[in-house]
Amino acid sequence: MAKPSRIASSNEITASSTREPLNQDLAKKVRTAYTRIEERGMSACLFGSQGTCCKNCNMGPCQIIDGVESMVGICGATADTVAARNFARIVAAGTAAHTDHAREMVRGFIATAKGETPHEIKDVAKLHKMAQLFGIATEGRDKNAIALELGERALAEFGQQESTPLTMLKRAPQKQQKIWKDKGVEPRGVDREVVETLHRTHMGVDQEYHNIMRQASRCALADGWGSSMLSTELTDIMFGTPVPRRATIDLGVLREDMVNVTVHGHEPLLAESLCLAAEDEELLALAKKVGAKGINLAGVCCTGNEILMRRGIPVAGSFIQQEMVLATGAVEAMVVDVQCVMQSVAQVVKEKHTDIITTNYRAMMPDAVHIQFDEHNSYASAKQILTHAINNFKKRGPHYIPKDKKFDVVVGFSHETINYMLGGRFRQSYRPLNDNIINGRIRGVAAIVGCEHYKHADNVHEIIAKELIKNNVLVLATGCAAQALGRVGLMRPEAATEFAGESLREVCETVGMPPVLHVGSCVDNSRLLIALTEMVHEGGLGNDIAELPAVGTAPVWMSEKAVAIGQYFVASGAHVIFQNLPINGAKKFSDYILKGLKEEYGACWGVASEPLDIAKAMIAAIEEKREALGINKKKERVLMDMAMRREIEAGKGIGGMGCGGGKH
Ligand code: XCC
Ligand code: SF4
Repeated sequence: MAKPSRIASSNEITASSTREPLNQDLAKKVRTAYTRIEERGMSACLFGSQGTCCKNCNMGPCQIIDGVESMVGICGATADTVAARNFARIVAAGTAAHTDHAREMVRGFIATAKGETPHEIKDVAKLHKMAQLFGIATEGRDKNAIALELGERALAEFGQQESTPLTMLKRAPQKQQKIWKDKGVEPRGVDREVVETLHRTHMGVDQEYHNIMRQASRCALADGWGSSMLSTELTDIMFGTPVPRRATIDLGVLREDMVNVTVHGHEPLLAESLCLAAEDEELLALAKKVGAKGINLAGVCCTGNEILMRRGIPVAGSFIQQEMVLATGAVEAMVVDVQCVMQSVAQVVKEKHTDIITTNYRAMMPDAVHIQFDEHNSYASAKQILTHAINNFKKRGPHYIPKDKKFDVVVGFSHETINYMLGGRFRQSYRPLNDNIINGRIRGVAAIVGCEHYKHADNVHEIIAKELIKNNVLVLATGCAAQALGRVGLMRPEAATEFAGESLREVCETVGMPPVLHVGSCVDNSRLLIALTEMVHEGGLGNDIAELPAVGTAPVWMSEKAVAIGQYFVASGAHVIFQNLPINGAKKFSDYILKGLKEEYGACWGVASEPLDIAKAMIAAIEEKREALGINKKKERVLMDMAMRREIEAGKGIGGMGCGGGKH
């Protein structure tokens, strides 16, 4: 059985750099998550954390002890059933969150295609690619007409009632598709999978943990290959597919002389509209009038990642920094939409001039100001929100901006960019990446994704990433994990020289890329699915995702979304390691999650409590795949003669632009 997760001691937490700004007198006056943890202690309910507390009906709540006859549920439900039901419900909630986000993006996409928003269809190449997938004609058609048809088709996939699998599944490697078909886990309509999961985990329905998990996989796949992927692709088409760019992150991006507006949450439609309106002449004049030089937009959490990736807008903070951003007293307004927004933010600003502005009817909060964002009127909505913020500027009181907390990052590594960076302008492909993996320069790829967590020390991601790159594993990061890695300097190209193993360093230096690539927000984990698929299609690394030397972790997950993501990776053949999972109280179920799933999908979950152990388990998983592929044999070092050099110079040779060079 997996060891329980290691929780950071409060000393470690106090020492954390994230918390440092709180030592300011000003910030000491606010209560934060750290205060609450100190007051309540670190412990959590044992049954809850082991997955064996059931409150699915009013005969309970029942606390189940595995193997004790008198301690099954009143209805007779066993520990395995209860843990599986709880796990599936986490997946369903996570999927629902990504799905509702995706639906809003598709609706915004349709409105854009109709010319009803200030946005436009930017990435026409991607539009055509997606249209082709959906069987939509493109020849001689106006981009908006294509986009409208695509948007409507995409929207229909959410509510699809027939048993036809989701269109995006066709993008997966053939072998993956076959596994899903054979197992009966091809998702149908996205909403249907969420509903069915909730139904099947209701009292007295599905009481067989394998069967419950089959539905959980189906639901998760509907998230990864369905709603999240739709969201990422349509958002890219509308706002542009990210390309590498320099930017800055952390609290120091707040400006003394400007109106600071932070955008927190997830849906880029709101943030993109704010970006446009922040350059509005009328608003800039108003800002001048109140004595500000302009409007400084900065992101928080995944909304931050979205506008960081596409526009290079700075990020003020990640999940665990949301209260700190406000504790500075330098923010005129924090505009929030959905997900990962803590209710405490409105309390942190109680004595301050800052307004928390909620913008989505789904997500209201006591003591916040509500200005409903309307995608059909998004520019006007954005202007209204920013006007509100500007009017707060003059009321700014004592404040503190930690100016030294500002770090350079290079971001924007969409899967298309990785293609381009490694493949070069003339031969964009994953060939060089695959070649570098086959020749061992890059041992494999590892995804570090997901949240941060107040109960864990905040260098968990850093420890894992440094160990991975030291061992020549290329790291791809998303979500708040990506921001945590950016804050410790791992997203600068120089980090390759400083921290990467010799062969990874060489690859990064030649291409000019960091050893840790920022791939985007949490819904952008779907980019990783595509990247993995491309690696399979490129050839030489097996026939499905399960054969690739690739592995993922969301070490300090907090949100239910992270478990949905983990499950769709596992069901897609990618091994995933977390620091803890609510499965410990159910022996058979936990064995199934940690081992059994592998027989079905070629991948399973893993749990390791120490960050270094997570990294080592990831490296071991990669090496195991290399061994199975037969690419682990030591290569002879070839001394090159002139003819070979000429061949390489002529571009026929090794590794494509940049990644080749003499040392095979
Ligand atoms: Fe961050 Fe995405 Fe996690 Fe929320 S969930 S804490 S990664 S903002 Ni995506
Ligand atoms: Fe208890 Fe069963 Fe009701 Fe759950 S469903 S609360 S185990 S009686």
